[in-house]
Amino acid sequence: KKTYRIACIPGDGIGKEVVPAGQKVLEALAAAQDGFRFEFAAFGWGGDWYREHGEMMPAGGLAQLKGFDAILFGSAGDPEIPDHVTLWGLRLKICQGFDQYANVRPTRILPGIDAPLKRCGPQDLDWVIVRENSEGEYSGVGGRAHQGHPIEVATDVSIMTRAGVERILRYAFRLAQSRPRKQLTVVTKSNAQRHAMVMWDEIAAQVSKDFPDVKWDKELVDACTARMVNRPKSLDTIVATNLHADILSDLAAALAGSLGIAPTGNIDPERRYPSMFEPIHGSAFDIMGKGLANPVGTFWSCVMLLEHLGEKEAAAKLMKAIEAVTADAKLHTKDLGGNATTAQVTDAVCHRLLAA
Ligand code: NAD
Ligand code: K
Ligand code: MN
Repeated sequence: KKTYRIACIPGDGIGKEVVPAGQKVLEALAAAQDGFRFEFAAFGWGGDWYREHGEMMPAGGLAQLKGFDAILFGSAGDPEIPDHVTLWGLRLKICQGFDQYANVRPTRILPGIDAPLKRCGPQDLDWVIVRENSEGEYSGVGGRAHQGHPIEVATDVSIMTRAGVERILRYAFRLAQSRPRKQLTVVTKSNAQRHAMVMWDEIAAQVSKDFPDVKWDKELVDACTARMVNRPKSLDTIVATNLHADILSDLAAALAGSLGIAPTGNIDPERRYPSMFEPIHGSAFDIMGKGLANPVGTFWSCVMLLEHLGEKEAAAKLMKAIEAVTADAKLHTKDLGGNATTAQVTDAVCHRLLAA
């Protein structure tokens, strides 16, 4: 039987609640068929590891992960440690170390979810946001001079390379081409940011020539937020920079009903390294340890993980089980206006998988 080796990194906060839930669901899925099995390994990296060792993950951590087929991640972020330390020390270390340059974020309104936009049903909102995940505003280049003094100067330099921009645009055109509407919106801010963003627009025009069947347009990021609210149906696949797409995808998640539902994959399209799948939400300090976390974002991320492994049928089966559970308002967690617990939602999805 085929065995997939999955590294689980729950991280911090509700990551410790939703990742074990995701593992449970994947185990139920594997038990319900005989095509493949999973072997899981858990890594206790994150805030607790930091308190003990002074770093978020060990120096040889990437080498430990390298042989896995995929990574299931929770969240990095601890109330006692500065956010930039936790983020750079774990999640970004893995994303950048494994050159997972395509961050893919699907958004749909799942059955039974009461989304906030009026006149917008599930058929009117079906997006995939592709986020550049290796450079741009989060390249880590910059610094502070004369720290704390009145003459202090601080910079976060946004680095855009032609190679980096071209590969993410190519990925986005290819993804758009694979979807029924074959439509791509390239988001920039090329009116104000007149160097790198103008280069994005130019490269987009060049790359588009290789995808004559993809209908594409350009949108400025601020205008794009309004378009997401006012004309959701006019969008399909969207590609944007690291920062812009980070913000657009939280908006997308909220428009689809909750941050707790939204999934993402940090993907190395060339498959040189394992790709990493996670809910888009963070540690959620306000609800951690209470069993209130919505695990659906993690389950949907598991669907993306299965698709990445080439297990299309199993992925579709899990998505169907998730949708059957969201359709039942009794199984909604607090963020969706219900009072179901993480464990109840998890058990319901497992039950569906085993009964199917
Ligand atoms: P957050 O996503 O943790 O929480 C925002 C709000 O959404 C909170 O009210 C929270 O309760 C709610 N929420 C989030 N996920 C939910 C779920 N699954 N079920 C129900 N409600 C949910 O964002 P934040 O508060 O800005 O950040 C908290 C910490 O998480 C920070 O340290 C931040 O840096 C970190 N963070 C990490 C990641 C990551 O690891 N990928 C992503 C975002 C934030
Ligand atoms: K996360
Ligand atoms: Mn974010």
